[in-house]
Amino acid sequence: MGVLNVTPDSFSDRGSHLEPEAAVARGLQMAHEGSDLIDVGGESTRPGADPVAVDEELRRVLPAIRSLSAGGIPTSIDTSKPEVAAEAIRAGASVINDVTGFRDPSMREVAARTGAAICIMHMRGDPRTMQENPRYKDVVSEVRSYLSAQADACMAAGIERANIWIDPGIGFGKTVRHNLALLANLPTLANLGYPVLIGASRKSFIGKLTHQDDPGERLGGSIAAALFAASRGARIVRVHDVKETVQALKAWEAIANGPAVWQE
Ligand code: HH2
Repeated sequence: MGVLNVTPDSFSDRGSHLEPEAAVARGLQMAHEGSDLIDVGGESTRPGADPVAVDEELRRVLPAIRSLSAGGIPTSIDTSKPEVAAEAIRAGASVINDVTGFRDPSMREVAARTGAAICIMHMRGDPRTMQENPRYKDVVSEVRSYLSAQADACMAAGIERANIWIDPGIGFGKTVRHNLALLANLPTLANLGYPVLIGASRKSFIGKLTHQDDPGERLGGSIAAALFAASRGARIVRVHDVKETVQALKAWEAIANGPAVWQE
């Protein structure tokens, strides 16, 4: 999954794809580089980000979704607003990626009605406050229970089990230690039976592990996190640097499979 932030304030790319032409070009480029799905977002979820009105969010995301979908490129809509999700699906998106975990019944209703696939993400609190001293008794079991309960609520609303993905929400109301615990225990989440998505790319915990303040300089750490996540059962990795991550995944997979599987 390639990240396409059509926002002026995302933490890692600060507005470089705000114009529709630039957003579409970046989406096409990521598809060409091997991304199976382009995640289009019009509202930053970084800690302390300003909220965006429905009209403005739609104005940002719809041109890219329409244009990429028309070119046969699968897209997901990264939003927590049911109105935005509904319009994005109408414009051609096939997945709703909601960082608020489908807590809003209207969001569940949109997904059930449209038959879209969904990604349920765990977040502690909301983006404004989530990093203020996050605490858990047992982060892995609390996140697992939350994701399981939200998936049940989604199925009760009419969403098919086969359309549900889950995501522990790396960096959303979590300390470095919480993120490390979740990554180390991915098989515990994967055994709920839903595909697991991990978004660690360029995030501040990678900066903290490697003493790198500039998100654009966290490629090595981001690739390490993507490979580790894949090796522990993540089925989808949400990344900014598609070309480099795809190459790393291909090489890792071939090496992990060993010589018996390799075709000269
Ligand atoms: N992370 C971000 C946004 N959406 N969705 C899922 N499912 N999982 C994630 O980990 C995730 C997400 C934050 O990253 P980014 O989009 O690069 O930044 P911003 O929210 O500032 O636009």
